[in-house]
Amino acid sequence: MAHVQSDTTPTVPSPAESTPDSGLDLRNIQGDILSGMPKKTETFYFFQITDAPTFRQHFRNFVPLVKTVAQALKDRDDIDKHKKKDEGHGNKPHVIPIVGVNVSFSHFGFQKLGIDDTKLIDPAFLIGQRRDAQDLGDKGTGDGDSFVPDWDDGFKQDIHGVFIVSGDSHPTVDKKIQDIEKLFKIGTNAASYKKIVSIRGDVRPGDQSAHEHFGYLDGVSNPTIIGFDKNPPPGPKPVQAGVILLGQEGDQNKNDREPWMIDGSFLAFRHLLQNVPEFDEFVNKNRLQLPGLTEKEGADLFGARLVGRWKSGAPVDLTPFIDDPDLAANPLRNNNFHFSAERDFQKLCPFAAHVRKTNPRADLEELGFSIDRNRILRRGIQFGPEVTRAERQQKKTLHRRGLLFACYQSSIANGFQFIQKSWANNPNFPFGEQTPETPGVDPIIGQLRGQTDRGQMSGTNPNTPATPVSLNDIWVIPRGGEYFFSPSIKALRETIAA
Ligand code: N7H
Repeated sequence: MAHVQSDTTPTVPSPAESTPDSGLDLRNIQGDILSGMPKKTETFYFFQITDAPTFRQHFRNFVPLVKTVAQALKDRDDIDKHKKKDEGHGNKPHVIPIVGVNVSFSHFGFQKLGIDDTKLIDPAFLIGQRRDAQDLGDKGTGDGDSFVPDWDDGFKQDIHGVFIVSGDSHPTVDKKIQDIEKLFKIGTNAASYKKIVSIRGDVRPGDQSAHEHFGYLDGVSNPTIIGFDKNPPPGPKPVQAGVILLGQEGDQNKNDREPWMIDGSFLAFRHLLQNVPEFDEFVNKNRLQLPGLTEKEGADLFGARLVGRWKSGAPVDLTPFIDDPDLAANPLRNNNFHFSAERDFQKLCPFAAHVRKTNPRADLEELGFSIDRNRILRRGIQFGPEVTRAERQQKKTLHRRGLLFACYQSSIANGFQFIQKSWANNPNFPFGEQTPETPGVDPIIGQLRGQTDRGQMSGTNPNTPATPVSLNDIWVIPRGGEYFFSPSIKALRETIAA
């Protein structure tokens, strides 16, 4: 959804059923991580701790609010049951009130609390995203230690933690936020944290509900977890739980973790604006003019080649010339592709297409490299209004909209950071030995450090893949972010609360 909109009424069938007898303690893991909290709306509420001892005391009463994986799975069950009941009575399914709360801390938050987090080891987490922004390719001024990213003010301050509150509606979520503020005595002299900024995300309306703002179905491909997802559908092979959770099999630093780190996961958050009218104009201008295609079909094909999937979600590796909504809707087929049919030509899927850059599948696996440790679980949500008529007419963004990108992993250095820096931003990746032309950066999220012009992408035209297209504009603009750690329930209770 944009990156996994775990919508309360999912239009995309969930790819794999989750099993409660996984060997993992699902009551100890925060709910957003493995199952995603069901949501129509979600608020990311960033805070700075002002009084650590008092915060720890207030936190004790907060911990029971935190939703676990076991509870999130039960919410999903309840939603399904209600849906079936409504449909059984011939009614349109109504949304039942559901709310979920999770919490994560940055390195600076742990420092403020006096908690030694060095064994979390992750270098990206330890420096924080603001100091990483220049290397991620974000725009800004200055250089090195004095680099200031061109971000919203809130994200230029030290952020210590984030509450994630998701649910079926604004009133349910807002009420829960008020409850949290009350627990921490916000608005009184006894307040133990200061709110930095809160950002509300909303699933898009109507038939766009599982689509991100450019219009593409999102949340299709997330790694399935051995022991947790039973009956994983055909597609990329399932990964060990330790790819996402610290201290579990597959966590590269499993043996070095301290007990309180077990069952936690790193959260990489990015506040990303999307310039939709400008993106649409680029796609339309560069539409493919192939025999038999209308102008719209030519534009749709060009857009699909930037993303690697059609707006319906159908992968271009399987259906390169024509959209196939049935394939898109079939969870047994819509992720079952590997880019293995062609490593040396870009007839099916351009090398730089977003889904190929961010999960290159056979491009690396057939060369003998494992990409398991580079997999991330995406849990994001859209924010901002639908494109207005004025914006369409002027072909210009007048209102802020985009993606609250969030993803979980047991190493940010191998997960989000690696994907962004080493794959999406690298014009030479994937580097198959027979690759005839330079792929170019990921047209959706790729950025070149210190440069506005993002160079050229090859492969947009399947018949003349060497003909490049200039990416002299950018449509996804980072406005902030931070790296966090989402501890287990046990750690919230025993290590963070006083
Ligand atoms: Fe992406 N988009 O609309 O183009 N993403 N993404 N992403 N993304 C995916 O499989 C999008 C971003 C990944 O396993 C789809 O769910 C947009 C960042 C990964 O096949 C679509 C933005 C990063 C995958 C989009 C954005 C990633 C993926 C296909 C920003 C990490 C799975 C649907 C506004 C650095 C790849 C799907 C796989 C899929 C879009 C951001 C990573 C449609 C608009 C920052 C790993």
